[in-house]
Formats: sequence, C-alpha cells, structure tokens
Amino acid sequence: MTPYALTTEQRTTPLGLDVARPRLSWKLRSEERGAAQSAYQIVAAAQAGDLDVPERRLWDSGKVESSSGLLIEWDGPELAPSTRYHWRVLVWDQAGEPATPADSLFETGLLRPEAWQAAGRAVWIGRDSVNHPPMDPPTDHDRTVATHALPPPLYLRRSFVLERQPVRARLYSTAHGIYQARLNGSRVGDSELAPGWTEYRHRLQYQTHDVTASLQVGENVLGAVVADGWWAGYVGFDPRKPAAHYGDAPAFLARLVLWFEDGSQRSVTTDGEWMEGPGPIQFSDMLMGEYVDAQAQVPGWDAPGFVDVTEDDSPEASEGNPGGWGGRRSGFRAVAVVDETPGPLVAEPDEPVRVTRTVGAVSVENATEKSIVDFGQNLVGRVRLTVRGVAAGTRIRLRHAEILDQGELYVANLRRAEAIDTYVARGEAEEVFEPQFTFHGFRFAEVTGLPYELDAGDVQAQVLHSDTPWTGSFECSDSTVNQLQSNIEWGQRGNWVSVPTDCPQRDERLGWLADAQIFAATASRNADVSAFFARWVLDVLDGQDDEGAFRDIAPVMSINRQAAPVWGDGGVVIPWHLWRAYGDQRTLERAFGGMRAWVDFIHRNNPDLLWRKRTGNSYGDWLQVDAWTPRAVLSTAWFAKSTETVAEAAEVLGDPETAQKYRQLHAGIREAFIEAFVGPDGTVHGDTQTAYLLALGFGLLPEHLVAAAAGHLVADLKARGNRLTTGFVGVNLLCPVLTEHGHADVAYALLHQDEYPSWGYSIRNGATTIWERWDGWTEHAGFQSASMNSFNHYSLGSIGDWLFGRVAGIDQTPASTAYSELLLRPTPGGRLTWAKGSQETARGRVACGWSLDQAGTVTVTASVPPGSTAVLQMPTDDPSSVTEGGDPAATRPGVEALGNAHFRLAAGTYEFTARSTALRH
Ligand code: RAM
Repeated sequence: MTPYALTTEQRTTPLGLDVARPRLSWKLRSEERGAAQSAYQIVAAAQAGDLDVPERRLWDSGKVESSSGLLIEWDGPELAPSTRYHWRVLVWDQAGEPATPADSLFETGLLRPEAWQAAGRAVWIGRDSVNHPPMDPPTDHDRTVATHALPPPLYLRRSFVLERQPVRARLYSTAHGIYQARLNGSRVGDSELAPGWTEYRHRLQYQTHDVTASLQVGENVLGAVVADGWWAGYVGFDPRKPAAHYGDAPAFLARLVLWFEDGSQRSVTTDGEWMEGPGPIQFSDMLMGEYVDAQAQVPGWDAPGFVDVTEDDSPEASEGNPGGWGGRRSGFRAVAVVDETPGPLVAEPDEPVRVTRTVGAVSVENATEKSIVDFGQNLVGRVRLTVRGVAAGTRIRLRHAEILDQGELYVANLRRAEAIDTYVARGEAEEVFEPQFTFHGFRFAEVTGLPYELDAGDVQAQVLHSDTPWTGSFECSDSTVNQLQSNIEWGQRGNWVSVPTDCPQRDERLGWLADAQIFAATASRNADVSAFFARWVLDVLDGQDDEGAFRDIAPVMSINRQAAPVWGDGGVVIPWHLWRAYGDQRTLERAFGGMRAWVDFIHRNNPDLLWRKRTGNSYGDWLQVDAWTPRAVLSTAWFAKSTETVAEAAEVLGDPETAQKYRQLHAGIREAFIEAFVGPDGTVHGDTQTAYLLALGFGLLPEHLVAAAAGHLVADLKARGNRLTTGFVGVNLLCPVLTEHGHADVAYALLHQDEYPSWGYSIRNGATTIWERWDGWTEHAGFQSASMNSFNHYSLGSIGDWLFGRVAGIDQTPASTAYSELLLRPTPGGRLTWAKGSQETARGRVACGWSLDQAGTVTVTASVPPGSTAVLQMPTDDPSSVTEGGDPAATRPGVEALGNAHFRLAAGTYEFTARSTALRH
C-alpha cells in the first residue's frame, strides 16, 4: 500500500497558507484486495532532513489508529509566518505492515494582517493622476459600444540594491485590479488575472511567490503591471463605468521579504519611492479587450540599469542604459500613495487562473481584408498571434466570436463586451502579440490588418481557467455521448475563471448561484473543485444579509437583491456537497449558520410552509421549453430540500437537537406540498416534467403515489417523442430520477435524442460546449434573441453527474462521505455497448465500467481504493451467473454476496462477468 497525492488544505505543496491549523491529506493505492490503512503517523520538521531525526521534529502525531488520511488537522506547535514545514506520513496496512512513507511540504504566508504594517510597511500605490493625468487613450481602437475612456494600466517599478545574496525570498503581492509582478526583467510566477475575484470589501487575496533565484547582488528591480480587472473595469452587465464597483483606479501592494544567511531579514515594500510610467498596453479591460502599441515599449523598464529620466539626447546618454531610452524622457515619475491601510487581505487559498493549454488553429480562411481563424473548439482565453515583418505602426485587430453566421463572426450575443484586441506593430521581423489582462469566450477569431495571408501556424489560442486539478474521465462506445462529455468539460474549464461564472463571453461572467449549485456535482466528477468552491462559499456567505437572504450572485455585482428560489439554495447545496464529495467539515461548519439563516428566512416569511413570498426575482425553471412549472411548486420543493439539508448538516456537526427541529420543519413542508400540489392520482400541480422531477427527486410524494407520479413523468416524455421540457432546475434531476424509478430506458432515449430540444441536437449542430438554451440556434428559428444567448453555459451540462453515476456507475451511498462507501451501479442501456469512468477521489482512485457482448454477457470492472468499500449492483437478471475468473463471485477474495446480484467489495480491482437475458445487444 502506498500513500500518494499528499495535500495541505486540499492543495499540493502550497506556498503562503494563512490557516492556523492546516489540514493534511493523502490518498492510498494498493494492488492488494482488502487493503486498508490501520494506522498513520504524521511527523513534521523545519527541514526535510530533520524528518528522520526524532529529536529535531516539530510535531509527531504518534501512531494513530485510523483508516482515514483525509483532512487531518495540524496538531503541532503554533505555526510561524513565512515558514516552510515539511511533513511525512507513515501508514500501516490492515496487517500492521508499514508502507513506504511519503513526504510533502507547505509554507505559511504572512498569517497576520498586521504583518503588512510591520517595519517597512507596505501601502497601496497607484497613479498620481492629480500631478500626472494619464495620456488620452488611443482613438483609433474601433470601440463601438463603450463610451468611457479606459485609462492605461499601471507600469510600476522600484529599484533597490542588495549587498548580499539572500538565501530565501518571497514576494507577497496583490492589487486593486489584476496584475502581473515583474522582477529583474522577468515575469514572476504564472498566475493570470491575479489576485482573482472575491467579495473585495470583505476579502482580497494576496499571492505568494518564491523569487529567491531571481535576485542578485547589486541592483534589482521589482515591478508590476496592473490593469483595471474586476476592481475598476467593466464587470457584469452593469452599464456603469469603472469606478462604480469597487474603486476607480488600479493600485498595487507588495511586500518582498528577503532572508540572509545570518538570519537577518529585509523587506522591500510598496511605498512612495516607487515610479510609475508608460508602457505598450494603452488600455485593457476584461470585457472590452486590450490595446497594445508595441512602439510604446520602454525597453528595460523592469530591469536593473534602466535610467528613469534623461533629457540628454546624446548617444552617450544612452550608454549604460540598456533600455536605450537615450533621447527621450521615459516618462516614469513618482507614484501616489493611494491608501495607507492594507485592507482585508487573505492568502489565496486555491489554485489561481493559469494558461493550461494551447490550441492550434484548425483552419484559416484568408479573404482580401481579413482572415477568419477556426480553433475547432469553443474555449476561453486569448489569441497568441505571431506577426511577421510588418511595417512599424501597422495596426492589427482581433475580434472574437463563439459562432459564425454565414461565414462572418456572430458577435451580437456578446452584448456590450467588445472583445476586440488591437496590436500596433513595432516593425520587427517577428513580433508576438498576446493580450495579458483580458479574456474572451470564442471559437473563431477574425484578424484584420495583416498585409499578408495568415498562416495557421502563426496563430494559437491560449486556454485559461482556474487551474483545478483534472481528476475524472468518462468514455463510452458512442461518439455523440463522448462529445457531450467533452462539451461539459470545456464548459467547466471556460467558466471556472476565479469564480464559477455563468458564461465567459458576454458582458456578464457572474457567479450565479443556481448555475453553480446545479452543476456542482458534475464539476466535482471532472475536477478537484474542493478548494475552489470552499473559497467561493465565503463570497456566497459574504453576500447574505441580516435577514438571512443570500444573493443571486456572488461576489455581489450588477444585481443586489434577495435571492430567488434555487439561486439562494446554492448557499445550502454547495457547502453540503463539499462535505459529501470531499469530507470538508470545516467549510460546512463555517457555512452552517448561513445555511440555517437562509431556511429561517424563508420559513419566517412563509409560515404556511408554501414558499410564495419573498421569492426574489423568481426565475422559475429557468429556460424551460414548452412548459411552465408553477413557481410555488418549484420554490416549495426547494424549501423542503434546503431544510432537509440543514437537518442533515446539523446531524453531521453533532447537533441532533437542531437536526430534529429542521427534520420536523421538513416534514411540515412536505405535508404542505402534498396537500397543495399533489392530486389523488399522483399528478403534481403544473403537470410538467420538472414538477414531477422535483416531487420525485426530493421525496415529496406519499409512498403510494410515487409510481403513479413517475408514470405521469414518463407519459409526458413519451407523448413528446422522448423530448424534454426542463430548464436549468429540472434538468439535473431528469436522467437520475428516471433511472432511480426504473426508467433508465427513457433516460437513455433522452441521452441519444438528437431532435430539438436535446443535448444531441446542439451537438448535431456543431456544439463543442454546452449551450445556455436548448434553442440557442434551431433550424426552424435560427439564433435565439441575442440579448441572452450564450454558447458556453454549463448548467444544462449537469447531466454529467449521471454519466459518471449511473452510466459508468460510480456513486456513493447516502451515508458515505468522500467516497468511503461506494455505490457502484453500472447501468447498460441505450445504444451503448460499453462505458467506463474513473475519478481520483479524496481517498484514491475509483473506477467502474462495463461492456456487453452480443451473447448477453456483461463484464464489469471496478476499482475501490484502500480503506473504502463498495456495494456493487451487477446489471444482470441472473444473479447466479456472476463470476470472476470463472469462479462464483461470492467465493472470490474481498467479495461478500448481499443477494440479488449485489456484492460488497473490499478495496481492490475486480472484473466480474454475468449473463443477462434482458441486456442482450
Ligand atoms: C442569466 C445568467 C444565468 C442565470 C440568470 C438568471 O443572465 O446567464 O445563467 O442564472 O440569468
């Protein structure tokens, strides 16, 4: 047995942790059946070598009897700031044999906000716009919508001299806006759009970088480029110009801490000594795009040897100034200290946005005036364009679109987001343009201004998103279903940009709670979203008001009112999901008060237990088609669901009394629901698919009417030729509820449907991501209204959870957390002949898959990680036929027969076969 994938606070070797008692985790793998951890021991030390020397250890947990390696709290001495801690885990298997230990490390951040104020205190610096108003932005930029001038980003620099080489150096930095730090001419780190987006009034993240290797004896230059970003740029669909959201100008805050051999320390911080100057980026905005005039580059501005200002235009003056700035004033001048107080700073707790892959052009259509590039995939990021040998001053423009309309970019659905990047060439043999502080959602780019035909090799798309580790895979025998899984994954990638956004392309890109909660289960199949969501939950909680109402959006932006049903319920669902999927009790604890306050808010305003009042901007089953699920049915069902979840959470958190109270409330809501909305024949008021799905999925029907209600649901689907009418809210219950109630065949019919409305219809029409609307484009009506028509929204992709959970068959029992007890229910069906899924769960790798041959033999493979067990439901109508390697399954090691083709499996890898008359292919 081997421990692997060691994490601290759900991240691999994080730098700059601001957590008093970080939680340590490891996963386990083993070839052996029944493998399990019987005990562990954690030791920690200041140096890796000291882990071996008992008397030099900082913490030794001793041998702890436990089968779990999940989120074990640091129990060593109080952590010191800016300190690296090495830790090792030793585990013993079920026979008491020790396994090979595994090592990891983490490093604390500044830990206390006061640290920013300490000697050499850091203050916010920005442009001194009183004494040096920024130059007018360029007017030749093709802006069509925006009416306000966008000021150029800040180029900031500070020179300092080191007499000695530091042995260690860390840069702690953040911005009002988005920034890239520079040190001695190079970029620091690979974060994009740092510091990311949080509820800035409550929390602003700082980043930590190890910059030891970039420093030198002699002159050093620390710099930064800071653009408006979420702080001061265009965000959401709010027509207000920058300024209105958080502030009106970007600013920078940094603390570079240097440690020397003799134990002494020195800091270089943002202060009034810094200089601010011009640079090639003339403006940059996340929605509008970026304008770069390469002729305005100030060579060497961020490197040693640069002379800030010279009036002397003699060639001698240029000497010793590698920037060769010579004859002109560089334009750098003193910054303004814009704020003395650091503000609510916290260390960044999850993986930042990064460029994670490059996608080449699939084709380039060169016409006289322009080239249209197809990347073959609707994606999120920016174009990287190589420009060859054009004259200085040549202006090249990039426009972006998700889709083409008669060969031209379709940009109407971007609304006010211009998504135009402009490059003015320097006139060199080869120049590379890649905007830095903007991102677009696009599959196509139009390039104008090149005096030659663009070669496909000269243009790439750089894909960026919050770099959550990708942990899941799903595959099957049907290429359309595989395309659906790919579309779901790309939707997740593109919409995970610091916060879970609804869409990445138009003037919106907001953290809508319903979208996120509906998709959360699918998201955690594909990727490890534990740290990402745990952070966002704080934004959700920050948005809650004194009455207990959440907001529709977090961070709050554009719309600030009490949340609608399903939207506000995201504040309950997501913390609970983090507990279920990852065992994150700390986030559940943190969120519990807010979860409960939300339910109390609904209850207080709806004492008759039907949620009809205070429903915010009640969106209903958003974007349903050809159906109208009554609002009160939907909201009351969600009131019940959230109440039940609060009860379950109270139980987990060791408060049975509170659990009992909410269980009682839940029973009351359920009764009220039945009384008000359920007919004696099992019809649910509204008679829509979503009405049945909610009632069935949330257990809101009397037992004797369950089958009848399921029958009404199936009848509606059949009457429509296996076509759905669900919107965001019903869709994630659709296939799971059908399967649960014995109608997997209907679920498969929906999966394979390619007539409108269906997933297959969008794929047949070229979708490479999940569309916002079933009718985003149809043969009969063309494009939906451009006022709301994104081709990259993940919500309708929430079927992904079912692909993993039922088609491949990976799930967990209701009482299990972090997949401690798997429920493996591979479900052959539809036209599939095989399917398989795998997931790197918090405990280790889980896999399940099946294949079916023409004779009706079904083969199931499954992997259960050490310490977990599984209940496997073999898909066969002939339980006696289940074998492994020719022997009855029940006689095999690690297997216990539970009857009716159900088996309990210990950890291990299995391959079972069975005969099935029903499943013959
Ligand atoms: C749309 C958003 C989002 C949805 C809201 C109600 O504008 O894109 O998907 O949650 O409306």
